[in-house]
Amino acid sequence: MPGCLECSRPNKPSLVGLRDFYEEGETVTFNWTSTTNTTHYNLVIELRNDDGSYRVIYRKNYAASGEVVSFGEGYYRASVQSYNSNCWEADGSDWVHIISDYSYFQVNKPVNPPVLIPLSGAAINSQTRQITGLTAGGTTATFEQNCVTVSGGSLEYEYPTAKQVMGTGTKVKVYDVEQQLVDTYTVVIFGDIDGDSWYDGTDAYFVSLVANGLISQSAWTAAQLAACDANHDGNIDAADVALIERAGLLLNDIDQTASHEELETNSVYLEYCSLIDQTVEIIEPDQPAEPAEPRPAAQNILAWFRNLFIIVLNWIYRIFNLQTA
Ligand SMILES: [Ca+2]
Ligand SMILES: [Ca+2]
Repeated sequence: MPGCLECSRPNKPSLVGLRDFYEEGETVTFNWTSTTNTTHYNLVIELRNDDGSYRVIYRKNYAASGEVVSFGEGYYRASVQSYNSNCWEADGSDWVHIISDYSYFQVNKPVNPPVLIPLSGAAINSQTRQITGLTAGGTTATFEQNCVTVSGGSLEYEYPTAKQVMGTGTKVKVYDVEQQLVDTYTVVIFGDIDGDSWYDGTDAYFVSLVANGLISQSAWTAAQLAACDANHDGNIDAADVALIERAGLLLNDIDQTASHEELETNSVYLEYCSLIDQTVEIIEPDQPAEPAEPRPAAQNILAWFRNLFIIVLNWIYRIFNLQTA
């Protein structure tokens, strides 16, 4: 009797938890809701043909929820059948059964994660996650045009100063095509401690604080400490301070608002850049620079006043230059 037959028919199952997209070779787990009047389930998976029709590429009778299958690239649809093998359909063609709605999903080739590619002298240290080899006074635009590019992703930046330039401490964040953060690097401009991308008397003062033991190295970031060693000899000392001061005097004659193209033809800028080599590899963090021998307190105080005097002199010089420009 039909009424009796419908009483014995399972209720409709549903596939649950499937995503819309998978990568080729990734395992796909097929779970479904349990149904009444059911003796067993069959799982059927079909691949879409070029003409839009589907063909069965996987079928498992007496399957259990939790079946795991992996696929090649393509468009798929899956369904699950709930069967009651105690009764037959009215026409005797099959046992009483019901089929779920289709669940559709796509399988794609794996996408390679984005990578930074150094160009034009830029270098990426995979251990320290630091980027070096950039020229002083660089902007985000020059960084993306001339220094480093990204493959299969996008970049975002976090700047240490409001100037938004590629100074020491600038974070370069690499995102994949799904906008997931996959890597973060930090820019190091040797000699630039405060992150404005230039090295001058202010930076020399900061380096002197470290060199003279007036501030703990732990107060600085790894990028700032790397930048302190302007002459790349592994020590942060008076030689670095002197080198940065010397460059700072040249900086007074450089228009810091000039374009990168203008700077490249400026002889003072080229001399300024040549003073501190930006292409030397950074010292790894597990091989920290030897801390400078602490000086006697009186000597430290004298050095502090000396550097303060240099900064004041530097600013007076700049103000004078601005007024006479
Ligand atoms: Ca600086
Ligand atoms: Ca040094």
